[in-house]
Amino acid sequence: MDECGDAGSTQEIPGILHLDMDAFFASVEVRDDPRLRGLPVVVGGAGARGVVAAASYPARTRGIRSAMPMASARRLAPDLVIVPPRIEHYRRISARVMELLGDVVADIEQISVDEAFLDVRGARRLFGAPEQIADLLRRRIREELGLPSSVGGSVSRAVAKIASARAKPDGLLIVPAARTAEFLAPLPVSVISGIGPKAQEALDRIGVRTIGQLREIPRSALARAVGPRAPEILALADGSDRTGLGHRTRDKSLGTERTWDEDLTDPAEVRRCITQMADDVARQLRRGDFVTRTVVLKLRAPDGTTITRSSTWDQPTSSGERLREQVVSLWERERSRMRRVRLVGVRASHLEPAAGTPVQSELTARAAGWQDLEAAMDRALERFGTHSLGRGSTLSAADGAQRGPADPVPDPAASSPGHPAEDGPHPRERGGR
Ligand code: DCP
Ligand code: MG
Repeated sequence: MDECGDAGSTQEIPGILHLDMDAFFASVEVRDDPRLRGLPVVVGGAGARGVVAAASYPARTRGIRSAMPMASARRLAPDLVIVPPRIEHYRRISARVMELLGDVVADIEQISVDEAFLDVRGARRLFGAPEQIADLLRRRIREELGLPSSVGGSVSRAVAKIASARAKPDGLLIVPAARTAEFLAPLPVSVISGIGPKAQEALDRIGVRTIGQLREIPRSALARAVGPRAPEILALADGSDRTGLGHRTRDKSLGTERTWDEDLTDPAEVRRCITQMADDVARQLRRGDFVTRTVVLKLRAPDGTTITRSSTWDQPTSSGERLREQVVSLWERERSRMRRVRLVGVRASHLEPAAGTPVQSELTARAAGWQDLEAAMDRALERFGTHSLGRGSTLSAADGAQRGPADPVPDPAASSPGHPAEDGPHPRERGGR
């Protein structure tokens, strides 16, 4: 393994992995016809206007790349092997790859046909450190599907993606938190997604070619070169970006609401309902690795009158207890004005990524205890479903219609790393070596 430095030198685990299949379409064709191994193989249209979709690594050593006109590829490699694409076949294999990843890691965000981000921080106890998990995933893809893949790992998704590209082909590169700046410094600014050709030119004009140089220039100069995305680009450039999986920074709020066919008239019932919703929202925050500063309570009367009331903290949180306390006190202030309720909603806004948030200064032992308990409840709920578990005061609510957590998450404990591949209808997908 290509290891970049000492992973033990910092507290933060480089647990965001980016896995990308190598020369995906071309590798599938080589696997299915081993005579093609070692040859310059491309997948794409062979006609006069054909374009290269995928190029094997031997083809790349000749300068052939994706999106290149086939005529140019032919000129670069007269012995080029051109294979017409079989998109459905690749799609099925892609689904198998994602399934295989899902057997080991619960938190996955597929971002294209052949790549995914994985948050393995939660899989550590079962499967080990990020590099061991990455090894396991690559080995299983190799053994069960006969295909090469590469993995990059970091504390940041942007850096993980850059690392996987540097690890190719058939490699692994984990960048420990403490080595992030050093890893990024010599790389060209173009590796940062968000720096397009125009921004690259503008930076080039002021003598900035590497990420290290980009970090040195004044913010005003960076803003002139790249526009309003400067802060975001700076965060990517210094590895401090902590966007969680499946969420973009644009998703600034999340919440849940419910309308009843019959009005709620019992204040105790409204209160039970909003505490459950606050728990649900807190769970969604923790699952997305977010914290919030603001909780919003929405109430609608039968005549359509709607009120929203919010409460903001100095320190962000994802604690269900804190959300509950706040929404209940908002409700207590409004209940005399809303004797009949048709709709209730609870929403968390001003979300921030949880990792990197300073530990709350007023965090008491009691609050810390609650957070541990809530994390344990999250895990149980993921395994057994929304209604299996609740705090004493919500168990009494026979509210089967309350929405549960967004999506069921596969449970890594439900499968073991050594389980045999199922016999599918496509035996050729089972590995050609
Ligand atoms: N693809 C395509 N047209 C492109 C780029 C890609 O049809 N312009 C298809 C073919 C690729 C697949 O998508 O095999 C995955 O794209 P990648 O960018 O991941 O490229 P590869 O997997 O081919 O190579 P690499 O090893 O660089 O990931
Ligand atoms: Mg790929």
